[in-house]
Amino acid sequence: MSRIIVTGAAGFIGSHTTDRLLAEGHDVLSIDNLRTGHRHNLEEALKSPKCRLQIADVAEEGVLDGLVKEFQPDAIIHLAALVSVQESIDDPDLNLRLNYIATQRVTTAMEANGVSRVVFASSAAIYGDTTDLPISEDAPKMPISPYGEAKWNSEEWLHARAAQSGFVVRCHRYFNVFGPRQDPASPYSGVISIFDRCYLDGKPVTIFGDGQQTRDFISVHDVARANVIAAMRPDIKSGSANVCTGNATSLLDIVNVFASYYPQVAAPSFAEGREGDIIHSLGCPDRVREQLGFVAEVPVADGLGELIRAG
Ligand code: UD2
Repeated sequence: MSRIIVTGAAGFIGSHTTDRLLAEGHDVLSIDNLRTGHRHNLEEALKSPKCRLQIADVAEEGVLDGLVKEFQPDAIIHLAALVSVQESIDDPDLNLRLNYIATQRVTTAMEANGVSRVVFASSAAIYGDTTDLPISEDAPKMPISPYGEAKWNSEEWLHARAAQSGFVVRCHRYFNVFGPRQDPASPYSGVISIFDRCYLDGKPVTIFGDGQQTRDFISVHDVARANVIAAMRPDIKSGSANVCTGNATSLLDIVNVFASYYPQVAAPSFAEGREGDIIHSLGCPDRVREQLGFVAEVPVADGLGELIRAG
């Protein structure tokens, strides 16, 4: 049994990661400032005596240090972030604080307290608009948003500190994660969460472009599993890897699954493609398989079915 701190634990990926840690019998200190996370995401988790929620801002100096000193975790899974790319463009200073300075707070707290392992939520956004598919980890890092820039800078910071201090760091470059608890609040939220909300409300979805654009959609359950593997297995060394499926799914494929569950909802409408939208994105899953022994297991249609049945 291990003791794990999860930052951003009340968020989409954080809450599923917390659930998985608890299912495996670990003690979890969940930290979240509830800026975009929700307490109700941890409703089940908080029924466990092995889970505690601390409402705190990890970007604030000294906050994490105190919590780490008190809890003495074996590993930190650092998922707290400003998650909206659009918001990072609108408020670059806040992005810098939440997506980069917070990473520095994590390493400071680790070094002061001898924590030996950290898992970091990076993103496919670090690659920018590359058209060389599938995207391997060695592809050029050319982020096109403050969000992608801060994720890439955080990776570099973490690896530099790890080399100095001797802790193990795993950076997970998530592709398009989907599943229950993803917030559909903004037009820039993940497309599957937006479509799910529309179908649930009986409203037709809007497809930007012709719907033939593809993404590497990965279930949040697979992502949570990858996080836990990276945090728990002592034989796994430092590195950065894509967390993806290696499968391309088009928006039309996604809509077809929704339509099969909601035959009464009107057909999608089509609007002009979004400015700056990429047509295809696909990750190469080889490295994460080699380094973590991780292979995504949830087919997109199954993950969508679960989401739709959850209502
Ligand atoms: C992700 C980021 C985005 C930007 C981009 C860079 C998320 C949620 N989005 O966008 O901010 O960093 O990567 O590559 O992480 N779509 C519709 N109808 C809708 C909503 C979306 O057709 O109501 C389309 C959208 O135009 C795009 C596709 O669905 O072609 C996927 O959109 P997304 O925002 O879920 O993901 P992505 O990879 O484009």
